[in-house]
Amino acid sequence: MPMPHQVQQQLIKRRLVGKEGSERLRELRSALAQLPNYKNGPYADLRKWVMAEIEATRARARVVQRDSLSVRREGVAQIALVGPPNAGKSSLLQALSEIQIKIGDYAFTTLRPVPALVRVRGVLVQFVEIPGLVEGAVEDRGGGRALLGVLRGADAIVYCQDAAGSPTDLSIVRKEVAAAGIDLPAIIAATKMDDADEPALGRLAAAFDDIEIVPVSILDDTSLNRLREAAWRLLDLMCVYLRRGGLVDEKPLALPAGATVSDVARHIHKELASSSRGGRIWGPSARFEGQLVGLAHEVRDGDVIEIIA
Ligand SMILES: Nc1nc2c(ncn2[C@@H]2O[C@H](COP(=O)(O)OP(=O)(O)O)[C@@H](O)[C@H]2O)c(=O)[nH]1
Ligand SMILES: [Mg+2]
Repeated sequence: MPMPHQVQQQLIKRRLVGKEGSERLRELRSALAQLPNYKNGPYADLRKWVMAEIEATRARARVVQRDSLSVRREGVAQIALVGPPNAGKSSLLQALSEIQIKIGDYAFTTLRPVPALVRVRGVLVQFVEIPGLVEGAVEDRGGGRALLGVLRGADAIVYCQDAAGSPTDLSIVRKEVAAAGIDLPAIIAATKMDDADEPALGRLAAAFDDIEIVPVSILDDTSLNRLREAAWRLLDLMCVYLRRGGLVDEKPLALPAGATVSDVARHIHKELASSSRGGRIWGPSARFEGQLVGLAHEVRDGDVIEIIA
């Protein structure tokens, strides 16, 4: 008779059959959430195996991407900007990041994916504009297949739609994405809000009642920040802060939901994860400030962690 943890590993493996990319990551994350959180023993090993699978799947997604239209992955995650021509994707990319991108006043200005790094909560996230996804993209119209290939490797989608425009424009694009079997966490950015009114936004909300809509204008910094935050929430990542020698790092560490003190230690140094006994925690996951916790302790967004060597 196989042991329960072996049965569980088999079950997880079965769930992973034929799954790659975001689909596989979703399965792995849900498996991780269901595992008991023991410090040692077979379940701790199983946990480690799932975390390693997550890393390996991410790494593969990066390689697959290089083979297609080659967007080199940077930052802790990749979010695609997708929408009809003139929806304001390039403008948004430029406003969200601090880089200079050439922007045209006419359709199909950009024909290749354009990446840029955006700072959210102190960490860098890569946003990529996917241009020219037209009707028939799945049948490779407009070079659609390669563009969809890039999209497939992303972690989340921000659909862009002119708030005052016709929702049909975005419906067409979403249909192509769905037909390609791409199902990523997504929101809609209702763009050019400075040029639209509330009724226009209402029409958009009525047309897309299955998905969160975030109104935005490149002229309104508050709206841009709201969009950054909404996009971040799609990622299922959290930020923790390392404390070393009594000082807290200014730069956070971004980790997948469900990460433990052991995962934090591994980020600092591979060997630390095996030699450490645990850490001290300040913040949301601590019962009291400076609580001593073991390696299996699950950290939470906003925690400050000192690893004990
Ligand atoms: N008023 C206004 N115009 C915008 C805004 N964002 C983009 N635009 C304009 O919309 C047009 C299309 O923008 P662009 O970024 O090239 O769209 P893309 O084809 O989706 O990349 C350009 O003329 C932009 O200046 C906005 O927030 N407010
Ligand atoms: Mg553009």
